[in-house]
Amino acid sequence: MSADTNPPVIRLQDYTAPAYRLRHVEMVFDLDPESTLVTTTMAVTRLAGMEVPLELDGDRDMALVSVWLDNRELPDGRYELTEESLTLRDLPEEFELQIQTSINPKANTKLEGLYQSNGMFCTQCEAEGFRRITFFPDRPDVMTTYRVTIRAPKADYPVLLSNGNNVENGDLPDGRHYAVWDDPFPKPSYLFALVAGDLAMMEDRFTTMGDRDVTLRIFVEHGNESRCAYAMDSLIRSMKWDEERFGLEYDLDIFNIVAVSDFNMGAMENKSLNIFNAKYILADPETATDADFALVEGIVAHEYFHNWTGNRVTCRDWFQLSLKEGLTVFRDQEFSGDQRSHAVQRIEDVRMLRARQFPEDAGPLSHPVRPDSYIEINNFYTATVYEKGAEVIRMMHSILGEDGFQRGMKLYFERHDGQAVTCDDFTAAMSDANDMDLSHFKLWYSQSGTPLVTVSEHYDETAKTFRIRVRQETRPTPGQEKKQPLYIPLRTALIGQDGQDLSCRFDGVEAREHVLTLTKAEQDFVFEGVGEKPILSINRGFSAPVILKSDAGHPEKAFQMAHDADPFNRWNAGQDYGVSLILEMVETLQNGGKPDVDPAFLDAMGRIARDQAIDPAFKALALTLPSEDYVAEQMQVVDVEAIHGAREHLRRAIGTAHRDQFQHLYETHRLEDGRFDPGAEAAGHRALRSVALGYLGSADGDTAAPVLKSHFDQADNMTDAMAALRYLTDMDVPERASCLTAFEERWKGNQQVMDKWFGIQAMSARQNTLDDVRGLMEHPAFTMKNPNRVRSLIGAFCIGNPLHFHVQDGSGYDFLAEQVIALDKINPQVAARLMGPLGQWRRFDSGHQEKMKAAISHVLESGELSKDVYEIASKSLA
Ligand code: 0A1
Ligand code: ZN
Repeated sequence: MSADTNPPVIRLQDYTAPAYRLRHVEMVFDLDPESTLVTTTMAVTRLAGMEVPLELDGDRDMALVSVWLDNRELPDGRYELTEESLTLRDLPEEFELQIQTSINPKANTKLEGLYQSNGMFCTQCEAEGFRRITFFPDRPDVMTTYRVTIRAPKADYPVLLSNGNNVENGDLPDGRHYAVWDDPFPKPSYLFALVAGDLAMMEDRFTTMGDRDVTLRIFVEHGNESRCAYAMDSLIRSMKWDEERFGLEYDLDIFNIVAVSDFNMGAMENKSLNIFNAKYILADPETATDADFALVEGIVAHEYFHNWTGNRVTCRDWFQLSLKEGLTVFRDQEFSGDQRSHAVQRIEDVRMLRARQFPEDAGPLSHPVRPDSYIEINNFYTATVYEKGAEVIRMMHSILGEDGFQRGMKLYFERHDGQAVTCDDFTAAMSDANDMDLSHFKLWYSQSGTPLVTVSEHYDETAKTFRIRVRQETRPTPGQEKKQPLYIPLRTALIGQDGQDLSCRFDGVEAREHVLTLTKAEQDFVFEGVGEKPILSINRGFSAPVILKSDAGHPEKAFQMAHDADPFNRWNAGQDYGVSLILEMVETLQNGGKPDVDPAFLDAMGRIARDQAIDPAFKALALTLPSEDYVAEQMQVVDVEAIHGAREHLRRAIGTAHRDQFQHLYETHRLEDGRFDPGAEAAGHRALRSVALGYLGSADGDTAAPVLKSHFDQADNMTDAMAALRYLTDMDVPERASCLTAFEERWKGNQQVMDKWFGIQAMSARQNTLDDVRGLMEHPAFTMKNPNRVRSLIGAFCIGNPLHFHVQDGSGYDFLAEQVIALDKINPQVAARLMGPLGQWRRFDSGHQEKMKAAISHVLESGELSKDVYEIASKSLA
């Protein structure tokens, strides 16, 4: 795709139902690394009144070998073949079509379709990978049953897996063997999966609530067997949780997971054969941090939950992606909250939403939760579809309550089990089950942009009323000039001077917490019986995904930090306060001054550090300043250097003011030696200790290096080792190199751990980081062919190191453009995802803008581009 050819735009409004139905599909794979033969036999019915040709999707990387209609081979002239399709005309009403294709899995560096990873065969078919295996109606609303035969040399590929049940196995001549898999559940092609390899296996069992005995297996490369226990445990807990919370039971006798080293995304929910990026399966204390353990748990749960929300009920078309993703993210967030702490989970989820989705929604790639057009669907696996989609489901949950939401889910499955449906079908089920009109609420699916909600308050002492005026505004986004007011639920309480929530009347109801429903551009809400001037705590638990601006000043924020009964708002008050201080300091720095630090903020942080009643995990979050990116989000014109300088200055001030307290926290939250516990409580202690260590480092500067080194040397788990390295990486001290070298020596055989080593260096604030990154690209462990390596080095630099990526001379931008151009030839999907930070050019001063735009143009003009990169680059520039 070059800049002057127009790739087709796919539009929701052009959707038409399929003209042909597949009654059943049989596939035979003769596996060979360079020349795999795929024979696909489809039993097809033309639907009544559909006098149209059968158009099958294909791909230029696949060769057509033969086409047979009802057992007769068709000559070339009987079908039309293009690089991306196979069309057949004049077909009977019912027929059997057999297609043979030949593919080269070894040459498949895109990692879509059938490919090889470390010698094993595996597949990735979502969204449109199946068409790289055979010519097929590769769209999610064509669902059918599959029976799959896999043939391969037995010595190299003793394990042969596909979806459903293993119904037959046997030996073949020439050292080959075969396995037959039959999946009784009709599914769309994107859920097809095949794996063949020499793999180690860990097995367990689960008995469902309906007494079905399910065999659970996790397959990994040899040597990794001992690192699957946590994933297996997470799977069993997920299965149990889905029964208890949603009444959803597993539906086959077997559930397989395979971990692969080369994978474009996190994991894939293929029916009964989930395929994972190994990074999200393998975890043990020595190699995985607490954050990694939490991700393994959350992603294993996410993929398992898809069995109902995604597989049993799937999407009609790819515009409906959030139907399965938003709902499944909501479910995995709830699961993690139930397993760990709802407060901490909510804070982390919102942190992520603000870090990834808010900038996306404010930039050139802004799109609705249900997009209405795309060039390349792979570009729409976004934070908006996933995380904002989950917020939309969460709002429905809070509007309907747990019981009402579950009534809606029950009706959704009663109506749509076995079907491919739309987001409208989901909201209709929620609405009908609760006799509630959700038509205004549904605007959240089609309108993009983050609403800005502004609150002004007025207390009337004589009338004892507290009135708030709430306004909402959503700025225009690409393709959507005019915005309408959304339906916004705001959980709200009024806090009294004693720190307790006041009981007051709203809408005739006396309570300590109320839900305000904002439906207009501007609305007044009046609370009655308010005996004293309160502190407003609004949007508790982040009940709506909005940006909130209120009258509250620093004293009110400090008060909330100390007292708000809602943990999310308590944490958020500290973030708001921190952002506002850092912004003030940025201004001082820009004017050549030396910033002061507000002593009241230092006091508030000190109070949190000393408060023994606070859970350590929450305390660690509350003591962590807003990230540089989050501060940047609040600026008209981003100045990365000033933000970095101001934030570091504030960290040093906090560290210095409370040095003794941090020393105390560091010493007292040391866990007893013994067995590592990956649970939330122990992780909370480690998190708090790491935060304390960081402040000690900030307070003491380079003289802290020996303490950091000894923390590193004594670490018996990856969380502690990484905490020390994270602080050391920014310092110019000999301990930095000695720890990094020791780490490399110890872990050079482990790709997953080496990714951490690459990442930590790529995110360093030190002067010559870009040179280091270029140097690291020459490291024997680095390869552009592996997405995890690319993300850990190039991605970490461009996304995780704003200070150096945005360096004045534009060298960071040129570096990214160069890597995107090179990577696009190997793996377009991963290349396109790297482009994100360049799209933020409007947020910078004109000097940066010019250089960022030049880098995007450079990519666009570099010759043949994939649709993936073309779409992101061209939209970023528009
Ligand atoms: N459906 C998976 C994620 C996934 C999406 C796209 C992929 O290739 C384009 C691969 C995986 C999930 O939500 O977990
Ligand atoms: Zn998903």
